[in-house]
Amino acid sequence: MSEKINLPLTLSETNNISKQTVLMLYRDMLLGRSFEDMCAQMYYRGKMFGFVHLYNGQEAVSTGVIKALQDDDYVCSTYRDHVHALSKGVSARQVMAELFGKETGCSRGRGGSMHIFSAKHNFLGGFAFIGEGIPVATGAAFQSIYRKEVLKSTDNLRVSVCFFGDGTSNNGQFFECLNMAVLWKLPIIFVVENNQWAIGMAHHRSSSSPEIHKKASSFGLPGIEVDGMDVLAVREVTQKALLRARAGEGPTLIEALTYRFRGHSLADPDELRSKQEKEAWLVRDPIKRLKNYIVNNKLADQVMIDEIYIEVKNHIDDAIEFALSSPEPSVQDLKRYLFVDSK
Ligand SMILES: Cc1ncc(C[n+]2csc(CCOP(=O)(O)OP(=O)(O)O)c2C)c(N)n1
Ligand SMILES: [Mg+2]
Repeated sequence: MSEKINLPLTLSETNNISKQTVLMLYRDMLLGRSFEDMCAQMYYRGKMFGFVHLYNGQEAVSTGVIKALQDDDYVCSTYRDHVHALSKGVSARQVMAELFGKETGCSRGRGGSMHIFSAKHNFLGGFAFIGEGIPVATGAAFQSIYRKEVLKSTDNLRVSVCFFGDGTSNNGQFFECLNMAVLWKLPIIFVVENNQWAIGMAHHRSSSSPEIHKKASSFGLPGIEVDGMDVLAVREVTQKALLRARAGEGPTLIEALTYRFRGHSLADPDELRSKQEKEAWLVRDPIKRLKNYIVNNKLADQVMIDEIYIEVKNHIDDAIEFALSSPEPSVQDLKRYLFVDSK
């Protein structure tokens, strides 16, 4: 059982957020949850192949961080990437079609679940190997500041956000990139989604110092722990980190304490985590908490909440219809996209 279970059940109080923003955050989290639930159905019906890792339970992290960004900021994900892509604006149609291996997918059906990518949205992937995204995001942050300071670009300083898990934070890329990011004051936010487990390995059994945010002090950047089941708290710490990055002050490490409500992947029977632990986290469901906040603060009535639910459901049904009716990549195109098309 994790020692980090004493998180509150209500959401953090915040005064400077509009009703529209709260409802936008709620819709985004519901979209992520509904998308993933539909993926599970489609996977078990044999519509997608290979490993599929779902994000249920962690929605407040994706929504809280990504919905605070500007469109031209970068996001780098992991193999648990569908919901990060949706929050960044990649369409549900394109992500679902990618999972079905269809030509209309965001990676033209060549990537699948772990390789969601969209240049248009500055969404840098989707990586099957853990930790691979950390140097990629650091590189994106480097080019951003290089354009500004060396090439004298007048564009906004784009911030990179790099998501990865607690297990991944024990890998070398994490430490190397924290070092470089501080050294060069890179505009990057490292977001550790500490869901307490790396497949079947409990975090406190695998890390010499389980409080990941404290590792930041060795490198000289702020390390902030946040309730990752509280979208408003996640948004607030992200906004502070963004201000710091855009002001040229450098990186921030955010450790969001969260939990996945399903097994590691859809192939995992999820027998290693105790019933008590799962139940203790389920009552912190970030979507239910935001819904309670909305109702208690009279930001929307049940009719409006139902309308959002129906709109999201229709959106997902449309994505399924699109993915099912889309063509497979053609055999003649087997070797296409292996290298950059020079035409
Ligand atoms: C370089 C590398 N080593 C090992 C693996 C096998 N592996 C897949 S998932 C995983 C655990 C990662 O856990 P965490 O970073 O906490 O992410 P979570 O699944 O909890 O989101 C490991 C070790 C891998 N994919 N890549
Ligand atoms: Mg984990």
